[in-house]
Amino acid sequence: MDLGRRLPGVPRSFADSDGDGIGDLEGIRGKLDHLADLGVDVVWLSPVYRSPQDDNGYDISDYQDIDPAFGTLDQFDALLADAHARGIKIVMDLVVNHTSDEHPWFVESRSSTVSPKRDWYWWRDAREGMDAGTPGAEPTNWQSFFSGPCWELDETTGQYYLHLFSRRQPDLNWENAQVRRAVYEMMRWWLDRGVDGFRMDVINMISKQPDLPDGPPIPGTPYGDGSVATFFGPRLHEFLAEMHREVFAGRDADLITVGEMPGATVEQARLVTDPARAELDMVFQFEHVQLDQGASKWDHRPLRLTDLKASFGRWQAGLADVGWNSLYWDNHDQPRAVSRFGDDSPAYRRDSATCLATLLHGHRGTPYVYQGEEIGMANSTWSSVRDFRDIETLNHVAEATALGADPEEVLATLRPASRDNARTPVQWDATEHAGFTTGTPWIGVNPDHVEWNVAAQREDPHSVLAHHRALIALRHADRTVQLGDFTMLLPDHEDVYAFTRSLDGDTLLVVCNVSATPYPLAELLPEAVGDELVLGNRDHLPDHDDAVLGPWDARILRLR
Ligand code: TEU
Repeated sequence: MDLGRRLPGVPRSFADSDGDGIGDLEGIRGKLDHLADLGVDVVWLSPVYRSPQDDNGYDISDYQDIDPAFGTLDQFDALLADAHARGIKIVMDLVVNHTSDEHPWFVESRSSTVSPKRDWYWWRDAREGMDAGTPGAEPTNWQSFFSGPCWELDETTGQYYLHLFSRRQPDLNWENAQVRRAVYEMMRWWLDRGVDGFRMDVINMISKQPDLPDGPPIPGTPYGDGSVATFFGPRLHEFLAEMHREVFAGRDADLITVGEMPGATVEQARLVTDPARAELDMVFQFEHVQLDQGASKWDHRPLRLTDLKASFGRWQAGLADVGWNSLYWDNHDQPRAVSRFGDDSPAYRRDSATCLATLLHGHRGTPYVYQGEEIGMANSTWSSVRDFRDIETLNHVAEATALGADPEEVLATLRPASRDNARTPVQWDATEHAGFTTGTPWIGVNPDHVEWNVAAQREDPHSVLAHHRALIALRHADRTVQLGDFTMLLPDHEDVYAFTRSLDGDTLLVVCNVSATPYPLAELLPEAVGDELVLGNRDHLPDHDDAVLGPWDARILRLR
């Protein structure tokens, strides 16, 4: 496997070329030099297919066309060609656990119980002995990811259909071989067009337990947890192996497959990415981004660094010989890391952003840099619920409000947790809409763009951007960073994160102060003093001291 790749992307928020306030393919094409300058190997493009945009394009109504908001197939081909000319690959988002309710397959499926496509989705009668439409009559007790039940009653036939996400995202029935064939055919069509692979949305949910059992009750809700029946179902490995055979096997190109897998264990990830099993290249798992959550994602609590070490450490050890993981803080579903795990106050924003980046890139796996992360973009300021656009956020507001929650308290829970923190426009410069659009942006630009933007950082050798450039260059150049064995140090330290990477007698030590409290490095890790500094984030500062780990100080050292 070609290592050291990194991938940004939400098209809607990246760059707008035509002034309609929505980012588009031509906008991305115009910024390819920025990606090349950063050293990006691969771009993961969030969905650009035709879609009613109920869930930011994760609700697809035509898998073989581009949504007019983003452009045309010709523009897509031009983007692909220009990216390839710079040595950048493009990976498409593949959303095949569900379609849009406007997809012709679903329109046909819902038309009658005897439709030839009825079985392409999950249709069920009301719970036995209950009238369809009454609360609790849903076929199972499962809660949707986006609030409410996982079942929607369809008046046409009086049956319910399954939707793990929004009611406009009905789940495809992968038990049906025609569904699988149609998906594989569509995937081959994109590969023939030249795309370099797929990031597969919630791919661990395509196989469900066919008897659809109720899940354990979720405290404080009328629902149950359906994940036991819908994650890693009995035929998942069979389906992934079949997909590999039908779509990827025998192609010469160096293709990439990433499986997004909420709830994956190390053992499951190992099976899915064991090259001998020919399923997927790498997993994209969620354990570390749930460590600061309580009962739900809206129950935000501070991260304990020892929990992060335990989690990352277990994944590094579990996939040490077989399997491959993605390394990420930010993506289109996550609040901004510098606000969440770092410190976005003026004093520490640059240092904490570069510290977190160093920590992540030091691990074994494929690092992802999400658009704007490379300049330390932070969570936005949200003054009202009306500022949000994300369906997960808005459905939660509706549900919490209906249950009588105080609107100010609801707003307070959204601020650190909403996915829209990731979806404010990329901050290209200090002008009115951050250089993102000449029109009115579809979602508000973060007011901090006047200071935090690409233009301000491009020539600054100590910027967050420059630090990402250096980290990526190191990942390209250094085999120990790419492949070295991982050993966690100081597992119980509450603030300092340290580990080594070793390969063929060469050892790198990565040490990061994930706090503003200085620590005597000479006492903590004597071996770290006096060694060759490969890359640091504060060594250019006048107060830098070899023997003291300053606030948010991060160093990669080569041990002698
Ligand atoms: O996300 C999968 C997923 O499990 C999310 O619901 C995640 O738990 C949530 O965003 C955390 O806040 C994928 C996509 O990345 C996401 O954008 C889509 O909304 C979702 O699938 C449905 O396609």
